[in-house]
Amino acid sequence: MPLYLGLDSSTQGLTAIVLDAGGRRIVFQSSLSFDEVLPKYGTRHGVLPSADPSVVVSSPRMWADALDVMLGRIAASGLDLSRLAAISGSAQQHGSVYLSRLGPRDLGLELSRPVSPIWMDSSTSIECSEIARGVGGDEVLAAHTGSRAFERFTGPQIRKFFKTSPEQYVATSRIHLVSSFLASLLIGAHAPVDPGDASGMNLMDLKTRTWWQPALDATAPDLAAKLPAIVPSSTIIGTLSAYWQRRHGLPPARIAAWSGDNPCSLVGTGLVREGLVAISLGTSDTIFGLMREPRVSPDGTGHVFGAPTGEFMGITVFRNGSLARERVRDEYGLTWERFSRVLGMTPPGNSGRSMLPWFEPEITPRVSTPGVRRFHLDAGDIAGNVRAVVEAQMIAMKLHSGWMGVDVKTIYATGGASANRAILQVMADVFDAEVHQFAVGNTAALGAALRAFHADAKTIGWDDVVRGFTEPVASSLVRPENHEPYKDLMRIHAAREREALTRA
Ligand code: XUL
Repeated sequence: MPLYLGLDSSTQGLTAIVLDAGGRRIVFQSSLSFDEVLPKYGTRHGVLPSADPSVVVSSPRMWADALDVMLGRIAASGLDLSRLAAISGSAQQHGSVYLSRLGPRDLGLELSRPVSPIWMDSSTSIECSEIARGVGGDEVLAAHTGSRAFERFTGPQIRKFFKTSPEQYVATSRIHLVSSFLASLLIGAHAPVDPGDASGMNLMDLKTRTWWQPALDATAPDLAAKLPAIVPSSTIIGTLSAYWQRRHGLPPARIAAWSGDNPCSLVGTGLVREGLVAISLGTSDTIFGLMREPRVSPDGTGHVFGAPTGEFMGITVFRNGSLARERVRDEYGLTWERFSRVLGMTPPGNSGRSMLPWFEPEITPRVSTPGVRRFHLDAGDIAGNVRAVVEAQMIAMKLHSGWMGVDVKTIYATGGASANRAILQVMADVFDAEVHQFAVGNTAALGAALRAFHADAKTIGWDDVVRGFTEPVASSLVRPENHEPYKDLMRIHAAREREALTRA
């Protein structure tokens, strides 16, 4: 029976999952951290050092090297790779790679810009206003592309590059997303993008799934000629190039279009029907669910992306996710185990101690000047700060996801921190919903492998593709135990956000 490989190039590392479609099981999993395995690039948490905190870039050559390391691991895994039928991938969304030429991997990869701005960048507020104005306002942009202009979205990033480096912009023949860049390396030719990842650019018309010319015009000149084509997510875009076959002795597997990590996680958590939401606790925290119709958030908070099923997904994104939790953990010299123990010992509601956890600029709500605000909370109070950061994250997630119109009774939790049941208890209590864990932490890589399966075996419906792979662990249920204190806290948190934002 065929094997399918899913790769996930995230902010901090690369993960691979190989699944056996017939046996309905995962037969290989491996992860690497960019900082640890490729130290020569000098990244920290996957990003390059920057003097300006609003500028966040990473290295496309590092992502390419990581792909090489991982394909080497797969080749050495002992799997019968003659069964490897198809490969797909997932990547951090919004990041852009600027190429003047593409050959098979380093045999001709020429970058017109050595670094890639990524989703954590918040330096393009001016370009956001210019693009919104250019198309007739925020609402018009959101109605067409699924989102208002956001700093990390690829369109505003492209515009900034065009304005600040006009010559390099002209020398750029193709602008890829991280997903289509890595897919291009695999097929040895320019790969298309899928609607899931293209909808994170402020450039695609959601309904027609084609580039929207008014947005292109408002972004940069001659942009259409520099962008990849958009193809349905389940398209086979080529075969693994001769370069990789030779280098690692891999078979000519079919390559399916890559997508963004959130659209891939939608599939990897089995959310191929409307009415359920998943919360991913990764470098970014996200809450998302499938949508049949593209209902854009009226207050401009969230986004509507294309879903790999051909439908839509609603999503709200928080930048202060795992790195904010880690900041608190490190501040008090805790291990994760101790962090969880302390969290479990403090009462829901934290006896009135709370926080706005804006360690870094925030996406939701939009906060460009970071700064943690503490209320009735001493910076030296370890237990108080541990609970305050987690409660604030969950409350913000509940407050800013209402626009998706889902009555949340069940949550599928994924991402690294979803292994932490004390965090999930806070999630269950804040949302007053049951929370389920998954056996596979990286549902983006699993989703990518399932997308390869679907693209290869087109006649199998999505329900059948995900069956057996995406059921939550039966014994993992976390039930809400104490929602009461959060009713008031939600109002208080919303008022404090509003006040902090008017002062900023
Ligand atoms: C989504 C977003 C993040 C990145 C992180 O809009 O900005 O979730 O995809 O990988």
